Amino acid sequence: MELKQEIMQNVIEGKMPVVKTLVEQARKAGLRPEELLNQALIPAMGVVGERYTRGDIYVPEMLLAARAMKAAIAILQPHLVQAKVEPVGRMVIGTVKGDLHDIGKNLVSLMLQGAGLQVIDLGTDVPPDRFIAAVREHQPQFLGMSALLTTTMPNMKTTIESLHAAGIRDSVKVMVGGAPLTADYAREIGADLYARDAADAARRVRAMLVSAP
Ligand code: B1M
Repeated sequence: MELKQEIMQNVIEGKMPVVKTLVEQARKAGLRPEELLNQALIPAMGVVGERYTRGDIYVPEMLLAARAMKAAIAILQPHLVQAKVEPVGRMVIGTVKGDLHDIGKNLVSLMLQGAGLQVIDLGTDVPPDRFIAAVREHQPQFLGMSALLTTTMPNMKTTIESLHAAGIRDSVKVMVGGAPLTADYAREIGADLYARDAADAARRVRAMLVSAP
């Protein structure tokens, strides 16, 4: 079996030690991190999601697959982030209240660091008041919110409303993303930016920094 396919299969099956070995092997064989992400790791999560929807697997299997995925990303991390000495901007990021999914948010965070941003990651299940406290403390140009559940997407709107109520809405550009989101939804809730994936997030943030006066 081809190495990428083998990695994908083992992530799906949640075999973390095998995945780690294979990813190291793939790197030594010269496969690029982006190639491994886009052609093996992210598609694996897609298959896991489909199997979960069909009822073929349950939450424990999803957790094992997520653990294997995270271990693979940890190996790729230094190759995805080329640290720049002087950050070109700052983003506070987190997964919204009620939502524990962080793989996508962590990838966005890595890509933004690769694009030269300083990222303050608040983790998962972040309520509006924690986002607000972090914006006040770190004064970032960007606030990023991730949501993977249709039931937690509305918490992005609640957070934006809280930013308004706190009088700091205009101090940050709000970027939102996550599998169930659309550009229309982002507009509806009053976000400034929507990105469909991590590379898109980095592109849009860079573009906005370049066009800023
Ligand atoms: Co969850 N889960 N899960 N899960 N899970 C989904 C999201 C689901 C679609 C599976 C399914 O039913 N097919 C479904 C949601 C249904 C819905 O709401 N429509 C679901 C469910 C139902 C649940 C539970 C409710 C299950 C249960 O307990 N009964 C539960 C909820 C827990 C909670 O959050 N409160 C749950 C739990 C979990 C685990 C903990 C087991 C695990 C998460 C582990 C972790 O993240 N540490 C998990 C997983 C792994 C998944 C799937 C399989 C994979 C998610 C993932 O990591 N994708 C997922 C199915 C799927 O997505 N196909 C599923 C890979 C990742 C790289 O992509 O996160 O989309 P993604 O991120 C992308 C883009 O969306 C974008 O860029 C990223 C990188 O390219 N992006 C941004 C993300 N955030 C962004 C922010 C930005 C910009 C772009 O700007 C700031």
